[in-house]
Amino acid sequence: MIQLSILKINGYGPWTLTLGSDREHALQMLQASLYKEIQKLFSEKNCLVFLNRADEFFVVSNGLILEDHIEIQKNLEKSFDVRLSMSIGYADSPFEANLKAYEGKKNETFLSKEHAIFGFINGKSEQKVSIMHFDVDDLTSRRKINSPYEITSTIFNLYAKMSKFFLTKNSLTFFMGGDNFIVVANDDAKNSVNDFIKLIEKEDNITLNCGIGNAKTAREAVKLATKSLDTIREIRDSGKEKPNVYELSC
Ligand SMILES: Nc1nc2c(ncn2[C@@H]2O[C@H](COP(=O)(O)OP(=O)(O)OP(=O)(O)O)[C@@H](O)[C@H]2O)c(=O)[nH]1
Ligand SMILES: [Mg+2]
Repeated sequence: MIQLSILKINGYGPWTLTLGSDREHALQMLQASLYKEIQKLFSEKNCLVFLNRADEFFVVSNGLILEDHIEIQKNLEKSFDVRLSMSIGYADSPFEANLKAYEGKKNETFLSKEHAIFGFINGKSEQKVSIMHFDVDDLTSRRKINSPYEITSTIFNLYAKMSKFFLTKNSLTFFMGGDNFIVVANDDAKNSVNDFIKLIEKEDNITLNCGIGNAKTAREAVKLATKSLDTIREIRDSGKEKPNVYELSC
């Protein structure tokens, strides 16, 4: 069971217009500081926040109850002029959890009207998070042949393919920077990792490594996924044949 909390700035579009045309730099600074604070507050509670198009945030919030969300909401209200809504959903797959959160907001199913929190909360029961951390093998070599912007284009093309592929497995893909992607996964996604790696190898001549982590909280699962990825690198760098996928659980 995965729990997702989706944070969205209230009335952001109309509010941005009040800043006039010379606003882009200010919006970028606001979005970056919001992300920093939201990541800080949720990671302290063993969650992980994913940027969704920079003005929306997805949190894998397994283990958090309504009171945790209210506490974070109060903190954010103290620090920022803008207000955020929180929509919470849980389900067997990450995509369905996103649908539940969406449904909660759309139907105005309030968990706390005062703090603009909508949806359905699972809290501490039945926690299981699976995270897949993908990374391009030896991007450094490509940088010797391709310019920075060409590399970016390649990485974004890969992001589009990954998002589309894993959505068919009811899983959600996020770009983490550099050549790193995290898929908030379920068993279906984990079982199809090798197919995806083969597809990208064939179509784009890119080798991907994938570390998988399974745990009760998002932060622990990401830690294990990254540790798995580093294990693949260690095996490779020791001169042995590397696996494409490595998995750790706790
Ligand atoms: N988000 C995130 N970014 C990382 C991480 N490690 C590296 N990066 C970024 O990814 C870029 C590429 O680094 P690497 O993936 O280590 O370089 P590489 O040549 O592909 O080396 P290998 O992945 O070991 O084959 C770095 O410049 C960082 O921007 C990580 O754990 N998380
Ligand atoms: Mg890499």
